[in-house]
Amino acid sequence: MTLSGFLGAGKTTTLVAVAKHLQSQGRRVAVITNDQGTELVDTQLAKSAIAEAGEVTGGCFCCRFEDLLTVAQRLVDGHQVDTLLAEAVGSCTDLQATVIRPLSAHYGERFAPAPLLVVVEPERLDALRTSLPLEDTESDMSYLFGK
Ligand SMILES: Nc1nc2c(ncn2[C@@H]2O[C@H](COP(=O)(O)OP(=O)(O)O)[C@@H](O)[C@H]2O)c(=O)[nH]1
Ligand SMILES: [Mg+2]
Repeated sequence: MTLSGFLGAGKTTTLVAVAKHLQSQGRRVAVITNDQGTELVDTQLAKSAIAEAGEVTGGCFCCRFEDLLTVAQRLVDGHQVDTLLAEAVGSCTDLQATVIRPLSAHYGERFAPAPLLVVVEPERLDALRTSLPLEDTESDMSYLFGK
């Protein structure tokens, strides 16, 4: 399952809660974190709650699909993980086209991607909806919001 959403929307909180819940049901869960930088705080946070965690650093999932695949395969093959929860960095766009569909199309025998989950903060969503010129296709923020 891949989570997307703006910075601070609640992705990590949701992901850790879902991972703990699935783990308590007997699933072998691993978390994959992602950010533009290195030494990710979220990876340490996930490791304190979940048995296994991996990370994709130095770029978003959409630019580092191969890295995501390598980490996912290592967790499944090396740690007998049956459920992967992956949090994309907030700047990642169009995960449907760059991650979910390629995973289904080319690695569908190994992975069954869940529908893309987008976490939104309701009040922020309302504020953005009224303040952003959504019809302005030249605006970077409108593009990101739309995606
Ligand atoms: N009030 C409230 N705060 C939340 C909720 N979910 C997350 N937070 C807080 O919002 C902040 C950002 O959450 P985080 O999960 O790190 O967001 P991320 O950047 O999308 O991964 C943290 O301080 C969380 O404790 C929620 O449902 N309600
Ligand atoms: Mg996070």
